Amino acid sequence: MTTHPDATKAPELACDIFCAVVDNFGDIGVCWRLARQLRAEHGWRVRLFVDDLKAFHTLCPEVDTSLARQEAHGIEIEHWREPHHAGETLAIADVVIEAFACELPHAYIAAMARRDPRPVWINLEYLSGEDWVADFHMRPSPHPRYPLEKSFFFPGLGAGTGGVLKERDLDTRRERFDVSAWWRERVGIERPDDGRTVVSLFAYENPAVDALLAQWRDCDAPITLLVPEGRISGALARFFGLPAFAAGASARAGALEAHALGFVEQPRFDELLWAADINFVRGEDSFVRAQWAQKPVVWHIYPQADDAHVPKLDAALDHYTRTLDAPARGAVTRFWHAWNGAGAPDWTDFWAHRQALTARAVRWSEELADVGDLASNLAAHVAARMAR
Ligand code: TRH
Repeated sequence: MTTHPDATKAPELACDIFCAVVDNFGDIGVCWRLARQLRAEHGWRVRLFVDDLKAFHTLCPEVDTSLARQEAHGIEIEHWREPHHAGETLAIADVVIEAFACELPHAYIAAMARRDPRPVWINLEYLSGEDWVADFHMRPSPHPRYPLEKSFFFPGLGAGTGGVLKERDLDTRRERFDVSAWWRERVGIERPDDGRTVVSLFAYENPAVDALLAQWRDCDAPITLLVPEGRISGALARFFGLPAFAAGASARAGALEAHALGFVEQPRFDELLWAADINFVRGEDSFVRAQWAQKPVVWHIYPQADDAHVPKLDAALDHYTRTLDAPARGAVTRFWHAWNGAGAPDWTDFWAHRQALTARAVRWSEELADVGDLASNLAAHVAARMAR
C-alpha cells in the first residue's frame, strides 16, 4: 500500500494517534493498522505515539525498541513515555486520536486548546456489536476546562456505527493469495488435500482446549492444526507430551496433526486465515480479520471483569448467525459459548454445519462491508467536523 489517491483531492492532514498498550497485541494492532491505512489511502501524515515498543516490534520487526523517534511504513513513531511526555517537540496535529480512552498528556491538551484552528479530537473505542453503539457513535463531549470537544468513535458490526478496518486492496490480495506457495514457505509441507480440515488456532489460555484437542484426535475426518506461537502453546505441548510447542514444531496424535508457526509481521497475518478452513481468533483485530477472510470463525473474546464481555459475545453472535437456520445457529452459539467458558465444546455438533457456516461467512463479510470501513468513516467524520 503506497498510493493514496485521496491525497490529490484534499490537503494533507496531520494526525496524531496515542496508543497505550494494556496487554497483548490488540491495542497496538488496531492503531498500527489504522495509521497505515490513513497514510496509504487518505494521504494523512500520521504520527503514532506508543508506550510499548516491544509489543510494536513483534507486529512490525522494523521498529527499533531503543529509539525515541523513528519512521516505519511512512508513519512517524514516537516512544510515548507517559503520562507527561508529549513528543520530542510539542506540535499539535489537525486530528488527534486517543485510542481506547488512553489519557492524553496535560501539556498536549492545553496546547490543543491554544491551537487555531482547534484540532478534531476523537476517542476511538473498542469494538462492540451491541445495539447501543449506534446511539453513542460520534457523540460529542465538551471538555470540562478547555474550549475543546471530543467525539466518541465506536467501531461496530451494524449500521450507524464506525464499522471495522478494511483496506481497499484486501479482497484483491485474498483472491490472489497463492495458498500452495504459502504452505511450502510457512509450514514446510505441501498443502493438505481437501479431505483434511485445516484449523488455525489463535487464542488465550483456554480450559476447553484439552477437550477439543482430544475430539480432533479421535475424529473420523483428519484435522491439520496451525498454531501461532503464543499463550495457547503450553496447552498444545502438554497434550502432545512435549517440553514446548514452539515455532517449527510438529506433532501427531490419531487424526490430529499440528504445526506451530512463528509470529509474523502484521500485514502477513491474513494469509494464515486465508489458508485455513476455519479460524479460531481472539481479542479484536484478529477477530475482524477473520470475518474478512470469509471462513467460519470461532471467537475467543477478551475476558473482562464481571463478565462484561458476555453481552458483546452474544451481540456478535446475533450479527454473525442472523440468517442461519435454527440448528446451525444453535450449534454455533453453543460452540462459541463453550470456547468462552460456558459448557463443553462439541466439534462434531458444530462442524456438521460446515457448509452453511462457510456460505454464511461469505455473506456476512458482504453485510459487514455495507457498514463502510472504519478509516473511511473516520475520515468522513473529520471532514464533517472541519466543515462546521
Ligand atoms: O492480542 P490480542 O488479545 O489483543 C487485545 C489486547 O489484549 C487488548 O488489551 C484488548 O483490549 C483487545 O485484545 C480486545 O488480540 P487481537 O486484537 O486479535 O490482536 C492480535 C494482533 O496480532 C492482531 O493485530 C494480529 C496480530 N498478529 C500478527 O501480526 N502476526 C501473527 O502471527 C499473529 C498470530 C497475530
